[in-house]
Amino acid sequence: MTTYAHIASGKVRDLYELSDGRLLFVASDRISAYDFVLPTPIPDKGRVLTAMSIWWFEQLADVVPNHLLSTDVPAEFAGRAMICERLEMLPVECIARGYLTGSGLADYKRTGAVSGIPLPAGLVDGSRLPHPLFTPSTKAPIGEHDENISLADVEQTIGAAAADEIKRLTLAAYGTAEEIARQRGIILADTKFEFGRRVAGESGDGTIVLADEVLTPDSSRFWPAAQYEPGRPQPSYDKQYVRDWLTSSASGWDKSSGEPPPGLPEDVVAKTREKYIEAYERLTGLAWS
Ligand code: PZK
Repeated sequence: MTTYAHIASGKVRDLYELSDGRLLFVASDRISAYDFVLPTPIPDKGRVLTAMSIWWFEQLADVVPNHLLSTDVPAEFAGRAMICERLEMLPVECIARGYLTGSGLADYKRTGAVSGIPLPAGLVDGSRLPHPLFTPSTKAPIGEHDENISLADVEQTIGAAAADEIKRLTLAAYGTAEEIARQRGIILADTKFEFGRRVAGESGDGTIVLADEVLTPDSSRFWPAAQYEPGRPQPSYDKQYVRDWLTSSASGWDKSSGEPPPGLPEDVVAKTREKYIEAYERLTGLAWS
């Protein structure tokens, strides 16, 4: 039995290095809510999100190069892993927002602007923005929250040319994806991309490449278009059953208690699994396995 050199773990995914230097990006069935990883996995979540990410890389192939090399992964990770090109990662979380919510809404309420970009008065939670915004943030360690930064901060960190390029690629990829998703009944409110560079040496010519997983419900806000109603928090396509149960008296849990959340009942698990599959099938037009 082979083991793999562990490089990094996120809340719900893991990254390994193969003996040939390529990376193995593995999505688990773990789910997070309210900043906790829940003790109950969602069966097939890792496979659904991996298939979705691969599908998006294909949809965006003419917009941005990506790090996916192969889906021929070790059997123990079948369907829920990607073999990827090792890049020199750029230390910026590239967020595109087409709708106002979350930390963008909080900034707007305080200052009338998001990431230094002034916006018209009268926008509410869920408003579609006049145009999508690039709102970069820092990558915080696990347990800490990312912090919004200005484009000038990004320029200071990686140089003006690279900053310009990741902004352009972020908005181009989001614009293409948002339109595809909207035509299929899913509002892609915002999303996070990470980019890296092909480094000088092998075939590395400094090209900026899209990395990580892309345009999944874990890296994006998916809203059901049928229930879209600006002026209130929008229901989450995938996690609404989980959030509703965790915050109901049935769970016995208080999200502000600092206590870890309880395990999920099997009906909440089954309904949540169905939502991930439904999102995959709606977006791609393909039947799930
Ligand atoms: C890389 N992460 C974040 C992902 C984790 C952490 N193609 C690449 N080349 C070099 N480094 C990375 C990638 C990618 N993608 C990504 N950290 C490093 C991450 C998955 C699980 F724990």
